[in-house]
Amino acid sequence: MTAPLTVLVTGATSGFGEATAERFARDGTRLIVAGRRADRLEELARRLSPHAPIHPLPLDVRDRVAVERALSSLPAGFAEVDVLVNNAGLALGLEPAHRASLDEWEQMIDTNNRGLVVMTRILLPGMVERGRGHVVNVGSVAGTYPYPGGNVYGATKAFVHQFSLNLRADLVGSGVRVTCVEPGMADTEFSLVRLKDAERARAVYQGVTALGADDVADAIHWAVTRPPHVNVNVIELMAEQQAFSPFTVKRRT
Ligand code: NDP
Ligand code: 8X3
Repeated sequence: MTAPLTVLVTGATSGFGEATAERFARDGTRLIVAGRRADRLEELARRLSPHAPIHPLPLDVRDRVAVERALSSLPAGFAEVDVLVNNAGLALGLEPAHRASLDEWEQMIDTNNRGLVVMTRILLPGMVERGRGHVVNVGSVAGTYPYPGGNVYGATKAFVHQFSLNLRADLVGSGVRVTCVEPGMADTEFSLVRLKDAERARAVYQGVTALGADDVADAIHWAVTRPPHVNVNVIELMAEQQAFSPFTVKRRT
């Protein structure tokens, strides 16, 4: 893209979203940072405002009415979003399907899928009208490779992958690009949210140099900063110390 960008990042209060905002701020890019924790958004805006114009937008992506209201009342200068980074999301629990919490399953679907779809559908018409734009969806390796306890979380990320490809099919030739970034284990607040236990969350990353939030922010920034004729469809990245499991066979004894 040539003209200055306006980038909206959901889930900017922590992890990948915060690092992505920081990465784009280094270019002086105009930023809208969204998430539920307004205090963290204000703090981020204070920190990044010397480098880039920034607008904090407290919202819960699950609340369609609130999202519609927030996006329709963006201040002048921020109203035309060029890049939407659909990053807000979470995993809850690691229980097998028959013991998992249905409330937690619904929260993951509402956040990772319904929220992402709502954000996209509201901002897409403006991008198509202007003939330029980019939707970056944050998927996960969990959407491709199953693991025990990944059940609904992995399924929500498979949705993100396929929704991204189907968006490409609809938007081809419109000037609006779509990328799905699919990281493996990364050391953010992700495991604390998932396990609700600081010690267990820390143990997830013990003995492993996991991806950092900056690694994922770099991948997002790289996809967005390719020339306009290049669409990066999917980026899958993992820590060197992580790979896939073999098939499991439970033998009768
Ligand atoms: P963090 O927990 O550090 O960040 C998650 C972000 O999502 C927070 O800013 C949180 O903000 C926001 N969020 C959660 N629910 C909502 C909601 N209802 N409305 C608005 N914002 C919400 O985790 P990560 O940075 O690691 O995760 C970011 C994305 O990356 C997620 O989609 C996750 O599934 C995915 N991912 C993470 C991996 C990892 O290993 N860390 C690997 C692969 C993918 P707030 O609570 O303030 O609303
Ligand atoms: C997060 C990566 O492997 O913990 O999406 O599911 S993993």
